[in-house]
Amino acid sequence: MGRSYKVAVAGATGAVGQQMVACLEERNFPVAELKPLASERSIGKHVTFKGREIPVEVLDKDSFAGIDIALFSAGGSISKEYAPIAARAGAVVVDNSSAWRMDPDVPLVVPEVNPQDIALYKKTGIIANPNCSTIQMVVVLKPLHDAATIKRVVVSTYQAVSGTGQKAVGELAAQVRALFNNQEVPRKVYPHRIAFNVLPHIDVFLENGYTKEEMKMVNETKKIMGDDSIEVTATTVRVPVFYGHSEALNIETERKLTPVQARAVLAEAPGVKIVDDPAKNQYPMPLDAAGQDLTLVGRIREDFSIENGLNLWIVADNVRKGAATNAVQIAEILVNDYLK
Ligand code: NAP
Ligand code: 12T
Repeated sequence: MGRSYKVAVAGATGAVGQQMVACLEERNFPVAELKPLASERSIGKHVTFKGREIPVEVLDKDSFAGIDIALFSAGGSISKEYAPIAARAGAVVVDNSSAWRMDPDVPLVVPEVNPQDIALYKKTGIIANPNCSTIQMVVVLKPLHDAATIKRVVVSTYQAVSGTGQKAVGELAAQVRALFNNQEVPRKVYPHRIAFNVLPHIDVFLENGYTKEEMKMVNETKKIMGDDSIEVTATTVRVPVFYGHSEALNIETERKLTPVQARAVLAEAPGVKIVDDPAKNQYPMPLDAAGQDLTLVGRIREDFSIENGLNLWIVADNVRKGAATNAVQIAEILVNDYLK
């Protein structure tokens, strides 16, 4: 029996925070004490952990005294301000926002890809969890890169509304209800209706014409894979799906990798499940990816338009592997290898 740990969850009432609490329970993480934190809007709320109702506390600068591990998922500005405060109080922070991901002193970790980078946490006390779309992509790219060296990736995403948070889940549901009842369609979260629509717009637009989400996929991939030579270009798109991000990947490799070889490599890859039987209409879909932790891969086929090209289709649960599960997996490595 190892020791157990005092764990704070900042943003515990949110889409990701609630899943973090559920993952800690599901995976039987050694929690001595759970401290759910949120804004003053959540005063009076509780989270359920192992059958017990734990009151949510308001996050402030004194919240982290005595905490061993702090999982942050309360937005970038909260992370920017409070992650260093938590680290100074002695907690190791696993941060799910984009605030610290590209800081050279902060490791950016997907356990199946670069667990060794966790060691760098000692510098700042902070470990960054990558963007949801990046996480599921690198889980698949890493074994292919090791086998054949990836030169370039062209990715288009089909992202669920849960990536934006709880309000967006409510908005899609409310819009569908309003449309079926001939009522005025509410619209607050996105600049356009999302029900029965597709928006080529995730996060904010940048000067270079890309969205911030697209540039996260470019920059985070290089950092996690530890290889700046991998070229990535992305188009990130919101679709009216509740849970599960899908991605169409076009991959160019230095050495030839046939679909048969790619399938053999992916069959052995941690965190990956091949779902690829076109004759039986079997391919990855959000409805099947939701509620589990593997990245599903299918439609594995050759890109005949270039010498060494592959096309594939991947789907994962963006709130689980894309956020909460990945953070808890990092925390598991922390307690097993560093905080004993
Ligand atoms: P959400 O459903 O809107 O939840 C936001 C959470 O943050 C709630 O618990 C909220 O508490 C809390 N919060 C907001 N402002 C706060 C404040 N001033 N003080 C304390 N707590 C505050 O959003 P979400 O989808 O869970 O996402 C939360 C974070 O995770 C964001 O940083 C987002 O970028 C990141 N995220 C990352 C990924 C990824 O790609 N890995 C995926 C999704 C989200 P109240 O209930 O009290 O308002
Ligand atoms: N805007 O973690 O809207 O950087 O789906 C993740 C998801 C930011 C992030 C989204 C976002 C992040 C979204």
